[in-house]
Amino acid sequence: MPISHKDLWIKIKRESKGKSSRDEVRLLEDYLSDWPEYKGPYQELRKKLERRAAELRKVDRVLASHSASDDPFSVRKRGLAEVALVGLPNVGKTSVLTALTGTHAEVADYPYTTLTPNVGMFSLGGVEFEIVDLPPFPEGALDEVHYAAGLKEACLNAALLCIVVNLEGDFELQLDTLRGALSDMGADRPAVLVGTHVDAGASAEIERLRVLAAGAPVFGFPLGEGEERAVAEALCGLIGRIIVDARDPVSKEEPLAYAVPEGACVLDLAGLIHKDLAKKARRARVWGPSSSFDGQEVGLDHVLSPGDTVEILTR
Ligand SMILES: Nc1nc2c(ncn2[C@@H]2O[C@H](COP(=O)(O)OP(=O)(O)OP(=O)(O)O)[C@@H](O)[C@H]2O)c(=O)[nH]1
Ligand SMILES: [Mg+2]
Repeated sequence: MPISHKDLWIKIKRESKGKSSRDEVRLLEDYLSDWPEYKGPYQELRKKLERRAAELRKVDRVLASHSASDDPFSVRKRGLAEVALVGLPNVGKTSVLTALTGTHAEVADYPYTTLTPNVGMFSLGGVEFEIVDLPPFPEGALDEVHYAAGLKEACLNAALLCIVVNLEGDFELQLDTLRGALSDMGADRPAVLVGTHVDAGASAEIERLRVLAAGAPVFGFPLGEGEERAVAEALCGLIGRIIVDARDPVSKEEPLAYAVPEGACVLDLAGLIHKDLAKKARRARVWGPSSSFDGQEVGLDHVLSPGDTVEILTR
């Protein structure tokens, strides 16, 4: 039985998760070179992959035109914002990176496994954050580790932080140590908090972490089914964006998530999807919190709410 075009697409998407643009192009080229001859949806998927590969080649050319750096702590910015994973040794930072991005990096049950940053993209449709998994903050003085300067630079470079604590340990102390070190660096950035080991009987501690979080969004790790969306929403909230879903009114394919600025209207969303769509858009249909009823027709100046699903109409 040949694989269906839908399963093939899911397989390709899964394999491209966390890959650099160059590696993703290679993967797409491999698939395209051996493409099934069936007509219809297979050939539409082929066109979609060809378009994606062409876009990625463009991205790769732009990246290559920037001078390459030998400094492993210098990370090129991609996506909506760069999020640094910070925490004491062995708390689960790299495990969080792998879970969110699919990037392969060494996870091991001893401290200082990570000594230079691992980078991956956390993607939810059109919503993308760059996640930088950093070496641990030491439990003692920061200048005792040889990478102290690089760690500081990486924290200052990040727009957001994901503070990781192990809920099985003294997480109040972990949090104090980290907040102290970050503030000494001048790197108090907006943050989400992740408490690991909820699967090892530490789930009740999450409520206590919420109290210590002082309003910052809190997640237990491992994440629950579909909780990546909530993480993406929380990160968007920290940069003044909301997530809405856009669906093609003709194909009715699975909607794709987009991060629009808070207060954005239908026209802003159209422009984010494609500049041509912003020119052609006439009105929209909306399902969700900002609509009075499912499928309500609205104008281009209709203000969107988080969780809306929108079909933009060009006639
Ligand atoms: N049961 C359980 N184990 C976890 C969890 N998070 C991490 N671990 C385990 O804890 C150990 C350390 O995980 P890492 O992700 O390497 O921790 P790290 O913070 O990146 O470690 P360093 O890079 O050395 O600072 C590994 O054995 C992981 O499998 C969790 O939520 N639950
Ligand atoms: Mg690590």
